[in-house]
Amino acid sequence: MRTPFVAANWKMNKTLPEALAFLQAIAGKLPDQAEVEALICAQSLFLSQMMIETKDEPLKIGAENVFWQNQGAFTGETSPKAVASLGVDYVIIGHSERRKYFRETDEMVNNKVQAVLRNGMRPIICVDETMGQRESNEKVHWVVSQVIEALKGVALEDADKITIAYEPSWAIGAAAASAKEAEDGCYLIRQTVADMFSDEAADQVRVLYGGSVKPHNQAELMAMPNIDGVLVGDASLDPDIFLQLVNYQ
Ligand code: G2H
Repeated sequence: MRTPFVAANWKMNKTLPEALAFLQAIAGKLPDQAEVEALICAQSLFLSQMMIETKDEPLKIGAENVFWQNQGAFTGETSPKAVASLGVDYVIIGHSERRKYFRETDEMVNNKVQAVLRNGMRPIICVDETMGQRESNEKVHWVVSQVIEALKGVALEDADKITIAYEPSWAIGAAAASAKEAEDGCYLIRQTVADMFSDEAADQVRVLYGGSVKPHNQAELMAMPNIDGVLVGDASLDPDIFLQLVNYQ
């Protein structure tokens, strides 16, 4: 059984005082981790303080990106080894905004996935799909190839550390995908993992849907057999809405 997963992606929002005020507002109100795993991914410069503030809460803290080298002359980059040293569990890799604005390629995504695993953390790999691809015959090829490229060289025994998020960019800042469309994308991702690794591995990998998730559409999405959770941007910025999302059951 895969534990339902509600992951916030704060993106480049909030100052440190705002982040800490949010954590105070949700303290003591989160569900048991065995019921729902709750995660907040935030800007790297807050992670250390957020880890300290939430050490007694059933809440995981994650990064939104890391570089693929542990150290060296890479001015301005964030070391995965340094992030792991804070006790951080998860790192979002290959979000569509990084692919679009920072020209991240599948190869870079793969390097980052391997660096995250090497440092004992768990990647949340984002798979994009544009409106053009949605409306063309390329859709399946596009989704499948991003999964294959991202997981190249990943060992079978690391399959249970992998989360993949189907995040069609046509559904970000717009209407969310329907539950059926989201399920189709997530099913395709799980099948690709089964083809690459094994049915058992595909059973362990968690697949999330992301793109305009709100409390009103979350339950229908999470009821789908291949959707294990949601990756939520805008709606996760408000503590009351975040609490609704993690306490959806
Ligand atoms: C997609 C998503 C979170 P939002 O980017 O990764 O954001 O919920 O605002 O569409």
